Amino acid sequence: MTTLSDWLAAQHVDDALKSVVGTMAAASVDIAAVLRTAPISGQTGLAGQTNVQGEAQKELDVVSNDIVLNHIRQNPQISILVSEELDEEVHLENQGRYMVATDPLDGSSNLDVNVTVGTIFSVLESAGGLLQQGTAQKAAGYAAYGPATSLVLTFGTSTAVFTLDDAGVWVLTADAVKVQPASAEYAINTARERFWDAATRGYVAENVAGETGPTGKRHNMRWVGSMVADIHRILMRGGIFMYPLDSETVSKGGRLRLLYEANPMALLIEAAGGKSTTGTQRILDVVPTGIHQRVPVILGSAEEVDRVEGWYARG
Ligand code: P6P
Repeated sequence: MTTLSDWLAAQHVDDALKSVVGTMAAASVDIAAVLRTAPISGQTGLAGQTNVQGEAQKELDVVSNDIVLNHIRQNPQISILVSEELDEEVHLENQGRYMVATDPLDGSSNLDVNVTVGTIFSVLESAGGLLQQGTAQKAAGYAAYGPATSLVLTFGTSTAVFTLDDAGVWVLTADAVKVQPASAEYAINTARERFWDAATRGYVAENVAGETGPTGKRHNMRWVGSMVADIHRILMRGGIFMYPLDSETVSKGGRLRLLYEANPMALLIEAAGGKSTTGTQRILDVVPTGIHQRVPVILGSAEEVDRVEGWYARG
């Protein structure tokens, strides 16, 4: 059995960076514990509810953010936190080398129906400033709170999967994971079809045509509505995740956030041999304009991402 500690010891990165990943792994263990019994304690992630003691309940998004912040404050290697739950970045007392950007509880609208949600994080050097391209990431990862509690990590060259055991130890369950280059499974919210651009319509139509269409194979569609759940499926069995720019999201630049959703997921998928694009640009090359910037996100099996980019190239 290889634990997270064993795996980190074998990685050729500096100990300070390993400690940052360790901090997020420890925070994820605590978040998992809260989520596991949330329906009992009356914490379902819905705003405006009161818990069983009648106390004003903090949303689980905020509870998770507090857990992350408490762990980060204890790591002298971390000096800045960017979080989906905080309007501004937090400058910590520590003058550490690293910055963490995180969505502490992505997909929390799924909590009250017990669907897999997750914590997503990206690690960068603080000296590079808040608005660095995804290629500057030093590490990325997510925890998936599902039937098992998974932790998926990369330092940029390979992607590893850990599973939390009964003793609260992260055990390596898949190392150097590879995203299948070809796949017949796509993930998109088809209820948004009326907002789609021509490229998205064209790509999806080819899939729907199945054996009768240009791909010559039956496709399947899966959309959990929780990015971590959809991405984890794609990492483990291939597929493509799509939240493209559409006529409704274009004014905001997209739906999903660049710094703490798109970039870390793109690094994890690319380190596993997959590809990531906005449709017209590699996600990791996007130069951020703000810490909560949104971007279109299309990533997963390389051949499928290539096919989508081919549709965008038609103009
Ligand atoms: P839609 C969850 O709210 C989230 O941010 C991602 O986790 C998920 O992939 C997406 O939004 C779902 O969006 O439009 O299908 O509700």
